[in-house]
Amino acid sequence: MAAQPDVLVVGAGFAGMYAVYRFRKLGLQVRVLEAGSDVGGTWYWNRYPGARCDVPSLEYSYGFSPELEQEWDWPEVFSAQPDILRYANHVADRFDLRRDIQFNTRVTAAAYDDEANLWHLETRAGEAFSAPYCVMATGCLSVPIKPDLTGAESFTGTVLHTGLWPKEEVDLEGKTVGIIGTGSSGVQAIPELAKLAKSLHVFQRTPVYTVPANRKTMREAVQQEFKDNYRSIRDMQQNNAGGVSNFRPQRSVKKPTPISFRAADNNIKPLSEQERRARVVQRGLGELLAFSDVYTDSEANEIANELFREGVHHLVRDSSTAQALCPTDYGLGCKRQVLDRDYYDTFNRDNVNLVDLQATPLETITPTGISTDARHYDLDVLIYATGFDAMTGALLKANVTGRGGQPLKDKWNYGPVTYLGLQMRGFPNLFTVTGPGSPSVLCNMIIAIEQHINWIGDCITYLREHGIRTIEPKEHSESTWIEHVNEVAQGTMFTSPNCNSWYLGANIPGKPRIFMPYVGGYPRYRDRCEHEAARDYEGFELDRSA
Ligand code: N01
Repeated sequence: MAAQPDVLVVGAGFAGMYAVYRFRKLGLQVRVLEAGSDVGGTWYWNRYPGARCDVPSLEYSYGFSPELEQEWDWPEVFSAQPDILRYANHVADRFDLRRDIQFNTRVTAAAYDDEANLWHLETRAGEAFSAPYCVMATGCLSVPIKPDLTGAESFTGTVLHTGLWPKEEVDLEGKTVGIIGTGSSGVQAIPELAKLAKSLHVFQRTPVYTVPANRKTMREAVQQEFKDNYRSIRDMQQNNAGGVSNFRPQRSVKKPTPISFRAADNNIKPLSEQERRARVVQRGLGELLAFSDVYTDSEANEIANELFREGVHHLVRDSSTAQALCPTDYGLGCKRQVLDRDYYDTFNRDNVNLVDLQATPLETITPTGISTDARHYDLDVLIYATGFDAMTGALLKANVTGRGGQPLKDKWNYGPVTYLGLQMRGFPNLFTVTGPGSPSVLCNMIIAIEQHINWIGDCITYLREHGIRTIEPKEHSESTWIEHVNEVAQGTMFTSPNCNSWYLGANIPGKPRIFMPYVGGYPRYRDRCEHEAARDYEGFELDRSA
């Protein structure tokens, strides 16, 4: 039997991988349990055609190793999934991470044993693991969901989910494909599926605001400039609300902005109708995202929404399809911004058909396809791009129980309660990486992950050096933090009454409506974490009875 590790980590995505590296450096024995057959997390599971990252790769990459930064080359500015997975594999090989990771191991229960002061983990295969500390590196968007649709089990064709895409190539040639869902995953997949399939039916319940992604290949000189400046870029990331440096290499600086634009306010409201339209015409729909007031002022928001809809009508030839693609009942900035490659133009193809489920609701899945109240659609392949049980899903699915056998799902009955998205009272020595109440999905995830793992590693070291038996948040710290998380989200488009996003848990029937990530900005959040560590974790209860 293998020796008991100091720390058990659940998940070998970018967080679990870095945990192995960092905890080893701190002299801790670490064991990672991973459900997949290899490293990469999100980028291991989301292999659907068109999957790519919406943060530039030179920023969405580990900063812990200057050597790694120098030796790795990215082929594109915003990487496709295969390149990010290649990077994850390279990191695993280079730092020999796999020897501390057990793959094909799904954790089905994690229970705190008060007497022994240990976390006991069970796996689907019936294995048991114990350690004094447990780190849940389970990801924010790692539990794919399918809606409960009548007849779903009866479909006899191929069923796929974008978030659980097979490793083997899926042959769509000559096939009639249906896709349900037009969030980020659907919007990325649809243009690629349209090129592969004989015909594609897009079943849309809610239209999306999507803007063109940057699709530049990487220029050698630009990459080199990043590499030459990486240390200051990493500092810049630490001081940016979203954890991105916004470093502009000299070699990629655009021509100066026309004077009329530069003189304009960064708000949309003060501009004349003509000025607003001119900016969108010249710079595209993405320009609407650059106005600050769009996110905080509902009038400004509606001005931008209207211009957006106007733009969709310019891009899509068939006017009823264009009309159906225009969001009308929520505004820009409410949901995670979607970026696309040729999304609207895809609806100009002869082999693509938009099915507006608001006009013709989906009635049932049949053995051969989908029936709406208007007609039946024969399908060979049905793809769900229906999203995830975000932020809390993976933690709850792992059946975590704390002191006295308290299930986490009971503690979170009315929504997730954490201190700093790092710990929960009643669950001593359990840590969450990018948990609810931390910037997580509103930040460059790799920056958020590195900060969390560093903090957790330092905390465990402190506990061991000071002979402290357990750590968990004080009740007051937890409640005031959650109040603060809610308070800073108020007044933003994220929480406007007509906004229903996975940030709020609104994509899951019955899930408490709480804005889960911390919107106060990464630097402010990081300062708070550092403050705790510098003051001997004063917001936490430390049991020194060991
Ligand atoms: O999921 P979503 P996603 N009938 O929840 C529809 C990250 N990500 O996987 O809005 C019909 O956004 C649902 O419709 P509605 C990123 O953070 C990142 O696309 O509920 N439709 C919606 O259209 C993103 O935000 C990248 O009416 C149904 C869709 O399914 C997050 O993952 C790429 C339905 C779900 O959209 C989630 O994105 C991909 C039903 N019964 C993902 N139920 C990057 O670029 C649900 N839908 C990094």
